[in-house]
Amino acid sequence: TRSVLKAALCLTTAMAMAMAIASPALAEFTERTFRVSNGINEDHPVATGMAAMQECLDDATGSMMEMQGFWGGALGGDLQATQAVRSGLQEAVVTSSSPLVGMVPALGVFDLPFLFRTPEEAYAVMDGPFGDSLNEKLDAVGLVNLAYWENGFRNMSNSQRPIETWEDFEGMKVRVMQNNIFLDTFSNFGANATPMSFGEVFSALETKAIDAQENPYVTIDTSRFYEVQEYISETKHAYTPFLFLFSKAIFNSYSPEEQQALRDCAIVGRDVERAAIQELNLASLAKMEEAGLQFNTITPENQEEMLAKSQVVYESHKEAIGADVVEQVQATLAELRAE
Ligand code: TK8
Repeated sequence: TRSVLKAALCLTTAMAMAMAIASPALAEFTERTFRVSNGINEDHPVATGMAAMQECLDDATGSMMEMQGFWGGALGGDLQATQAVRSGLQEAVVTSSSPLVGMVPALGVFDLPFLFRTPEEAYAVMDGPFGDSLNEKLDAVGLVNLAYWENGFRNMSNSQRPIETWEDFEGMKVRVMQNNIFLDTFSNFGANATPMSFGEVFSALETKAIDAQENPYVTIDTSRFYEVQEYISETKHAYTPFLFLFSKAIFNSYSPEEQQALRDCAIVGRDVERAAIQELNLASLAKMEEAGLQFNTITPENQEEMLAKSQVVYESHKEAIGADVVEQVQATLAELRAE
């Protein structure tokens, strides 16, 4: 009997060990569902990125974490949804950085006109120590930025005329994000700039309450703005990132393994999303031209003039953003450009 008992004991131990190896998830992961609020529509590449992020989460957690995307501002605009995330009423939001400068003034650095020249430059800045330093400031107000996702370089659309020089903005009613740097940038060009939440833009264009708006091609396409616009001009006047923000209050209630899975998988999703946007960019533009919009680029000289004209915006907002923050990003960019 002794040896039988011993054998049985061995067997149970072996089984327990096998189970522990097969399902390390048991202790670290709890079944969780979380909502991700989006202002853009579901045909935007953010959805592609979220699908990749979900697949990664499934692998990492044994399918214990499930994301639910909400689209077209169904859970409120960027600002409203971010407030809900901040106060722990909602788990996550993918938002532009620009409407959040009231919470984290340093984010205004991304609103400075013509700061970045290429997506690669923007990625290097955001995914490096500079991006980390802004993440710390977000964390301090209750927002965990899982990763910097992409909206893209912003271009103009309007119903009046091609924008070729900054003077072409004269008197044009331009919708801007709820952000003083954008407001000043377009006012400084002579436009009649009106801050408005993203969800109101389509009908304001349709009813001609405004003439113009600015967003990356893929966003102008997927939010159907081109249906109520005539001209599209490649100004590339700003690259404002999407932030994938998680509620700090909720994040802190998750296990370290769950937190790590979220961080890692948000990066997997980010890379897929950025690639999808880069791929779709020209297709979106072609589609809009096919729909009858007139397209133009800006000559390098006129681009230079727009930049020179905008220097006053750098000066007037440097202090509010934080002089150290502006200097740090400029130093990082100078280093990158010298490489
Ligand atoms: C979507 C917005 C949008 C932004 C804007 O929620 O408001 O124009 O560019 O993409 O974040």
